[in-house]
Order: sequence, then C-alpha cells, then structure tokens
Amino acid sequence: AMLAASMAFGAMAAPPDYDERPAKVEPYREGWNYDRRLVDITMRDGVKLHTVFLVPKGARNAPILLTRTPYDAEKLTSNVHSGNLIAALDGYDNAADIIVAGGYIRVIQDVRGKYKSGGGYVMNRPLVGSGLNPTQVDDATDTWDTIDWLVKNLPESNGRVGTLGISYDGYEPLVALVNPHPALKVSVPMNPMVDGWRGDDWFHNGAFRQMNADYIWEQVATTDNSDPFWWNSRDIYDAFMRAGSAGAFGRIHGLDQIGFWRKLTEHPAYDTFWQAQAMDKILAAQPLKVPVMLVHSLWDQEDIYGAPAVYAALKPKDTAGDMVFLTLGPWHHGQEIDDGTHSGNISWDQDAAKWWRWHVLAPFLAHYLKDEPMDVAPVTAFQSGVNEWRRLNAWPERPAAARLYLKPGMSLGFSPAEGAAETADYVSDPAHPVTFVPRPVRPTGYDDDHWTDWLTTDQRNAAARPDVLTFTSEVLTAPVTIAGQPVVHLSASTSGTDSDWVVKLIDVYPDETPVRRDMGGYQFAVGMDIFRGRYRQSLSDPKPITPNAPLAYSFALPPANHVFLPGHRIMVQVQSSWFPLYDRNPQTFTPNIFFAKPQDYVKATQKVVIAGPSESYIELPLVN
Ligand code: PG9
Repeated sequence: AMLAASMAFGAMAAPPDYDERPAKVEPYREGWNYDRRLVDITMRDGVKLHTVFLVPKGARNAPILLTRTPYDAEKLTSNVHSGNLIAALDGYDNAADIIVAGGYIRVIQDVRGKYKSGGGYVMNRPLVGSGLNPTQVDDATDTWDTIDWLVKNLPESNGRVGTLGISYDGYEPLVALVNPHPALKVSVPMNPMVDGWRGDDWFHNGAFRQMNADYIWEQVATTDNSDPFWWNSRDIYDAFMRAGSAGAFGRIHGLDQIGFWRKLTEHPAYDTFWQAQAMDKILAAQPLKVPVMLVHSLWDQEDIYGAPAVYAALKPKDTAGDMVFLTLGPWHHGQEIDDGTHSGNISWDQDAAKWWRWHVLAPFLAHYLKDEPMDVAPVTAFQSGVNEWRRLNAWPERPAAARLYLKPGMSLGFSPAEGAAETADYVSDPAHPVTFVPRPVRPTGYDDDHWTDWLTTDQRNAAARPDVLTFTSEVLTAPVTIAGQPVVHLSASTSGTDSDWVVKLIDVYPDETPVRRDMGGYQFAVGMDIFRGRYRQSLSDPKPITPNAPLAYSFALPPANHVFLPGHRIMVQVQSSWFPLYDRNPQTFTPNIFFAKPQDYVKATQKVVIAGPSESYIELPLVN
C-alpha cells in the first residue's frame, strides 16, 4: 500500500515552489546620517565598474573622495552596518574621522574584474603604452571615466575629486596622475605599490617574498576571493622548507594555474616586465598636473620602497614647491588611519597617526578640495628616538655620506680599522635559515599580529645565532641623528656561486630602561633589507659570484629619520637568509632560483671584510 501510494504521489505533477521574498524592499533607514547608493558606472570600453556612494545627508557643494580597490568596495563601506557614516567607513583605506568631519562624499569602486565589477582582472594592470597591456584601457582610463561620471552625475558635489588609498589602493591614486581628469584636484597615495621588484610587495632587490603566495591565490583565483589558500601546515616555515624552491612550492599549491604567479617565475630579474611597470619611472616621465602627498610608513612591512621612490622622482619637477609633499610616519603598513600610539613593542609616546590625520591630512585635502588655508610643510617627518614630528623642507635631509665601519672585535666606528686585512666569518646553511620572526611563522595578515609589526621586533633572537654577524658600537655619549637612506657597502666573499646578504641597522636600548623595564637591551631595527648577490653587477642580468673572492655589494636601506640617544648603542647585523618571508638562496648559481633543484642548496662560508683596503661600511645620512 505504501509503495502504491508513493508511486501514485510520484505520478502527480509536483506543486510549483513558492517564495516569500518580496520583489523589492525598502530598508528601514530612520536616523541614518548618509545615503548609500550602488551604481555600475560604464567605462569607455563598455565594462561596468561597481561603485558605492556614501553621501552625507544634506550634502551640498561637497567634494568627493574616491578610492578604487581590488578588496571589495561593498565590504569596505559597511564594516559596521550602521546608520552612522563614521562607523560604516571605519577600516581599511578610510581615515573615517577626517572624511566625515570634512563632509566629503565617499566613493569606493571595485577595480575592473574584481567583486562586482565587470571586465578582466590583471594584478596592478600595467598601463596602456607600457608594452605589457594589449588593450586601450587601464586603471588610469578607468579612473578618468569614473571621475567624469561622478562630476556629471552627483548633484551634491562641488565638482572636485580627490583620490586616496593604501597599498594596492595607493597604487590607484598614482595611476590617476597619468593623463588626469581635470576634476582631479589632489592625490594621496598611502604606502603605494610602486616597484614590485626593487622593494615593494613581490621582491626586495631580487629576493622573492614568497609569503605573498596566499594573497596571489586568493586575489586572482576567484573574482570574490572566495577560495582560501590552504597552507597544509600551521607553521608555514615547514610548508616552504618541505617544498624546497618557491617554484616547487607554487607547483604543489596549484599556483601554476595563476597567470600572475607564472609571470613572477618567468621574471626573477629586474627586466622590462618590472621596469615598464615601475610607477616612479612612469610618473617621472609625466607632466606634474595634480598636487600629491606621498605617505610613507617607516616600518612598512609590505611597501617600504614606493612612496620615497615616487617622491624622489617627482620632487625635481615641483619647481614652485607647492605640488609634491611627503609624510614619513612611525607606522607599519597603513597604520596612519589607525591607532598610532605604538608599533609592536615600540611606543611613540603619542597617537602619531591621529595627530597626522587631523594636522596634516585633513588640511591638505581641504585646501585643494574646499579652498581652505593650509600650513603643511613639504615634508612632515616623524623623528623616532626623540619621538617628535618634524617639518622639513626636503627629503632626505642629509645625503648618506658618513661611513660607519664594521670593525674587528665585532665593533663599529666612524674611522676605518688599521692593520692587516681581516674578515668576520659565518656558515650560511639553507637547511637552517635565519627566520625573520621566531617560529611558528604564521601567514601574513592582520589577525595573527606578528606580521603587522614584524619590522620592530626585537632582533636579539637573530643576534644569538652563529650565522648572524653582530657589530656593536660603544655606548653613545651624544645623540647620533640620521635623516635619509643609509647605503650598505659590503665587501664580502662566499664559498658559493650565489648568495643573499641581509643587513640591519639597529638601535640597541640601554641595559636598564625606566618605566618600560622590559625594553632593557632591546634591539630595535631602524632599517633592514636584503640583496640577492647575483644582481651585484646588474639588476637585470644576474651573474654567478666568483667563489672565495671578496666582492663589493652596495644597496640602500629604507629611509630612516632617527636619533640614537645617549646611553644607546648602534648595531649592525649581517646574515644570508630571512626565511620564510624570502625564498632561500641555494648558494649555487642557477639560471632561475624559482626552479632550483634540491642538490643546488649548499652550505656556504661567508667572509665579511672588516679590516684592510676594502672593509665594509654603511654610509649614514648623518645630521650631526
Ligand atoms: N601591498 C599590499 C599587498 C599587495 C600584494 C601582496 C600582498 C600585500 C596590499 O595591497 O594590501
């Protein structure tokens, strides 16, 4: 009987589904202080870009602040689904306090090919005319078309647009400067991606920043970043060490499916692929039409190269001195819109981000977008050590000229060592690389906080290793002030045929410190960077290193605006790996390190010259 009934039921036509969802809803918005609008703006090639508008209630003659992002415009503008704009905006890219106080119309747009925008996605889409973009559209044309739509379709606006953003979103205000729309009145690139090979996200002087693997997968594999990268290991040190080379890691994790990953592996050297995209080079060749403030974080763990490089490229064009501005803040990547009281264990004795937002960013934007007066110095630079903001007329304040020598007795001094040639030696073993932070190493990100402030972590962990050379000055009896980019001049040999050199300039705190007793002896890095030895003679044409011959390696450290206080010491550390942030140098020259074979990874004896005709030194931009 049951079977018969079910068969009979099956034979009946199933009733149509029903749906309780209304065709359209009018959400309750009583008390909201802004209107939220979603518009898909059509670009010149017909592609529609998804754009979020947050228009303060009653806005009239209000300027527009535009951010273009690959990180989900809708998410960025509803971090707290709130009727109060300052809450909705709070988070990445939004200096919410001064945007709301300034009465700006906030516009955030998904870049082409991401989230709800149409079109194709290309990581930092190269500009039309770069030789790398086969189309007639790029982020510059998309920005132009967007601004043109905004000023023609936003009756609440005063027809003036500013662009600002952090990181990738800081790259966008830079490309907006190429053939800028006439309504673009100011640009504030914050911690921008500028040159992915020299010193921003992808490489530093040729050493590959492999820990961005998850970002590349999540950013490119899906339009909405919906497929999380699977590390298959809690301590990603193990994930990378087990794989061997970065290329092998990519193959294991499916990254070969990603076009951008393949481009990285095909362009390990500073070739045209990288040089044609370098925004400092591109903007150096452009007329200066829009006032711009480059915003740099002195402890930027992601884009520590870009802002100073663009400033150096543009400043010579600013003959009247009123178009190109620079901020150097005591921040990690993007911290300028957050709590600026400290970076990791280092306290700034004030909220250095809030001060900057209200005393520099707010008047700077208001001047160009609302004709308000401003008194912003060409360079606003935080002087760490004394922890005070400085108004400077130019940057660097001093050229790197004072030689701090690495000397016998693992000492440092401003005069070279006398006597016969001498070296300080260590064995660099790729099977036991120096880590950039203590293990377990977690993925980059802002949940596990070791990544955000890792540049200010205590360097004593490294100093304790036999494969890290540590040179230390006497206790200072007078301040030593630097204001510029130190330049490393290492004279060193390796028993291998390739090698990485990591050099760190460190402020060593007194053994006993008041108030913050835990900071006694802290080794606070003022500037650190890595250089891949194969590029010693040419960044674009790598060559094997002659084994066991002392050779010269020169490279700049990031900008520093620091006072080594009396009672402190200056320290320099030298090592040959920085894992797993950077891929390991096998220390055997191979055509492409991405595809080094297990047998290429060999121990090498490193000898740093510390006395004799070619001893090593760091040129410091010494103020006193
Ligand atoms: N500069 C950040 C980033 C870019 C690429 C890889 C990893 C990080 C950023 O845009 O947030």
